[in-house]
Amino acid sequence: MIRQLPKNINFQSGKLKIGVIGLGYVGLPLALLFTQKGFQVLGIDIDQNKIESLAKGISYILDIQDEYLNQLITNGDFRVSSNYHDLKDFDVIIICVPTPLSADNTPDLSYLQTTGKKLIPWLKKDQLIILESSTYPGTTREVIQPLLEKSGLTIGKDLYLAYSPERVDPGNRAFLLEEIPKVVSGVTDSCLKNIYDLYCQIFKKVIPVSSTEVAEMTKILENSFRFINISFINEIAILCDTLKINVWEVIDAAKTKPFGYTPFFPGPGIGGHCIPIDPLYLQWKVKQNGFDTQFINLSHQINQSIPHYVVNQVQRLIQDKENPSILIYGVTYKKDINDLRESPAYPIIENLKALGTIVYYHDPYVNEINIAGQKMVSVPLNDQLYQKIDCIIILVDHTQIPIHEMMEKAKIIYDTRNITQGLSGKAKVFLLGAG
Ligand code: SAJ
Repeated sequence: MIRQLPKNINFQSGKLKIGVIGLGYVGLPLALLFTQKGFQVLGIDIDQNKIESLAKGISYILDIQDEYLNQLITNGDFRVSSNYHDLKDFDVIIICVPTPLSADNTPDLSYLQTTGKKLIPWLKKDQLIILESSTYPGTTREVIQPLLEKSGLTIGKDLYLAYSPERVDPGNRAFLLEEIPKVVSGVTDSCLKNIYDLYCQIFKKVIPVSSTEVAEMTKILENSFRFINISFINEIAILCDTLKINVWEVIDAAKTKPFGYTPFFPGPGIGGHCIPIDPLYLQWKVKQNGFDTQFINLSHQINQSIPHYVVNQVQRLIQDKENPSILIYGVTYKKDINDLRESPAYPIIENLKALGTIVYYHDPYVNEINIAGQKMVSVPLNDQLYQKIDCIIILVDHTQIPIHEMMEKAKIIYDTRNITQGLSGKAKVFLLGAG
């Protein structure tokens, strides 16, 4: 796709200085990958805890081991700061800040806008600015470009603005970041050329597309695809409960079809900072043009209803108990990570408490959480606890879950992840989606 474009800045040169703003699950791995490839890298974050942790060589991202981080801090050229002034004279600045929802479920671009404003004094001729945050089509051109042009520089002439959607899958160690194909785009051809030249030095496969809108839409399509399909399989799980058919067995059978079917699995609700969020960015954007995204609306409704469904199912199991007490196993939004954002554990615990249930939780990755203003701490799994609780709800299938112990010591288990499949024990097991 890449056309022969004017040669602008030589982004194939050696020691370019790369700034990465936002050192979360997207920015930190990216900053370290650039360092690993021999660039001089400065990581910027407003969170002093992150800065102090990184300065001590301690990783707060489970996918990044301390030794890897330390090796790059000592041998490589990776520094961290919370001061945008340190970005002075940097050649490339990559923005990886959050794009959450506001309270009314509309895009909250405040992190992006604040970052853009803070960057203005440090913009210079022949600099490349790259946005990686997931957002609705049009953000780069309509929001970021005018912001950066307040510097007096013109995009495509003396400042270059590009968009490349992040594709990090937290907890998935099957894919190295540099092996995940990378879509790239530019506000102008010269912007595209510059990000293409730079990213070809970092990623094994770089896919240029014709506009930043196409690249922004690519990311939203990927995540909306997951959102709609996961919501769909959650509805199938609920109807399988009414039919007394085991949806997990159905999925196992369906996925033997070698084409035309992609397996998704039921759960307690779709969490995370992207899948339940990005489709609502698209919904908001197209609503401005009077378009109603029915699939996304319905999927959002279903996703919001699943935690209530789980609570209702469990209530029926403990309805004869005087003062029921429940253990929630796993409060993160998915397995083997420590991220709580949009986790269905929040509404589930809140609903259970509102019904007068005594709720405990255990999560090996999360020592304490704050639910509706109340602090809870992860309780140890011991015989005393097993005797005290009436039911365990498994919300997350962390690899280290002591499932055999639970099967022996728990009275009732409500399993939302099919982790008890094929196991037997004293506990009475009820499986989401299996009647
Ligand atoms: N979930 C299900 N059933 C499924 C798959 C997922 O209930 O079959 C739930 C998970 O438990 C989780 C939520 O959906 O609560 C999101 O799961 P996810 O696997 O999509 O995980 P994320 O949001 O951390 O990462 C995704 C990336 N994951 C995959 O592609 C497998 C990818 O879509 C994006 O790179 C990333 O979001 C992002 O940052 O956009």
